[in-house]
Amino acid sequence: MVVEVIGVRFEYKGRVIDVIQGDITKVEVDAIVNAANEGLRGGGGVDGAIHRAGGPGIMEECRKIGGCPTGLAVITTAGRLAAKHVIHTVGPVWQGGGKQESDLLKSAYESSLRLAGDKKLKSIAFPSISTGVYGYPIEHAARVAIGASLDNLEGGRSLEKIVFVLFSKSDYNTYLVRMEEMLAERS
Ligand code: AR6
Repeated sequence: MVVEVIGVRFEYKGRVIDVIQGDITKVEVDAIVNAANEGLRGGGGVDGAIHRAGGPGIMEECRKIGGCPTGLAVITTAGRLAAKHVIHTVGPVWQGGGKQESDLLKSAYESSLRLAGDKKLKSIAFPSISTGVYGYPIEHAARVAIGASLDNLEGGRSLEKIVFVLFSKSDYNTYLVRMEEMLAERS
């Protein structure tokens, strides 16, 4: 069966950035990132989807790890998922912008990318962290996500491909606009 993926491929510093619309649990990369909570307890949104699709082994590992502060990341295996690992990171709850939300969101992306580099992973896929239940405005969150990713690719560690997986068409379109803008700013 041929599965059609809606997406656009960008190149930066000889590395690939794919922006796609779809379900992150289906993406075949070395690690997918989960938008988790500090207790790593599972929940709704992308967190629920990852645990459902990956099976109970992921939650067992999360229980052993015990938790993860906002802005940091931890790694587990990926159970039945196509990916090899799940990197669980915790984005901030949006409180209007005055509570260091952008620094914490940037840190969540950077921590995930650092962990991928430490493990010598070649590909990673991100959902749009904090922009669901946690309420972070997508236009601002996209800039943070893309900025942290471009910075990481400039650093030239192991990653060869970063994929942004957006669930809704409108989030996907927002990312495409931001991506074009930010690549133009850096060219
Ligand atoms: N693939 C890709 N993106 C998805 C998927 C999927 N299968 N499912 C949802 N999204 P959210 P947060 C999108 O709420 O805001 C959980 O309960 C979704 O449309 O999952 O960081 C955790 O346990 C949205 O754009 O994460 C935490 O308690 C984006 O993923 C809390 O929610 C993020 O939405 C974290 O909230």
